Amino acid sequence: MPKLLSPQQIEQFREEGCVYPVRVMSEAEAAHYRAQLEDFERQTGGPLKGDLRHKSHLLFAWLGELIRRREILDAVEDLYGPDLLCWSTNFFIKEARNPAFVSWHQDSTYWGLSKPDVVTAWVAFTEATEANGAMEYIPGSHRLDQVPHRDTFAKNNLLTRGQEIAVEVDQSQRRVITLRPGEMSLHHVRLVHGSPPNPSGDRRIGFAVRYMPTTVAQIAGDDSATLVRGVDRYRHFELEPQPSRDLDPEFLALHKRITERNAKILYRGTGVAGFNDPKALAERV
Ligand SMILES: O=C(O)CCC(=O)C(=O)O
Repeated sequence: MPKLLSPQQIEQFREEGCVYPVRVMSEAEAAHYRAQLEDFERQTGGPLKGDLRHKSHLLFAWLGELIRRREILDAVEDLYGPDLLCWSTNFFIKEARNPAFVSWHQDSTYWGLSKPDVVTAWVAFTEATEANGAMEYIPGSHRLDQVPHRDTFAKNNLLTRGQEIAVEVDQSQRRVITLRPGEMSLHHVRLVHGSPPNPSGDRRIGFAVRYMPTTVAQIAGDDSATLVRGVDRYRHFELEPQPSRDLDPEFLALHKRITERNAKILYRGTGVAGFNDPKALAERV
């Protein structure tokens, strides 16, 4: 018996590489998550930037809790079994009337993971619609093997290397992932997806959580992950602790060490040093 997804939703993930909408919290709870992010942004004088957008579950106790939410983990368990790691998290924030976009890509391209048993839970803190730059995908494209990408480091591209797929995408097949606040989509690591800019009058905020079974390893260097459910019999990753308060100095130091090391994997071969390197992030919001 699946724990949260219906058999039809599991089938949809297998067939299309994506399933949505899946409600994982109330709209009020999603608004509370947004408020916690925006309280921090008010205190620091602007939108969350650079490496603070990555592995943020090590910096903020409320995100450490979010990645362990029962509803999310039950759905991920329905796809990948009971022993689960959270490999990474990324904020995808598109400001109101802003040209930031995400090019068509497969997540697996630069992650260095040993097999494509990885799923992203994209949790909507605001609504995501065609009007504010929601994610789009090509159904069934997760069945493709890894396809070639080119790095563009394009102005306004929210991806680390501005990577884009180097083969033709049949736009006529595209589907838009429409979500209400507090819903999530689940997409496969090989799914071809992207998203256009947000021309609307409000921000579009998504928190992407990358989950995988403990059998997956990192093959491009040393790496860490958080055990969020079950047992890790493989120990392919250094296991990360859970923060009990926001911006704990010990966790800030840990986050710095881990994101710097992680950037070496994600930017390998480019000459870019990390998430805060101006060459990579000059135009990143
Ligand atoms: O938030 C977006 O528009 C794109 C997110 C994305 O590419 C991802 O979560 O892998």
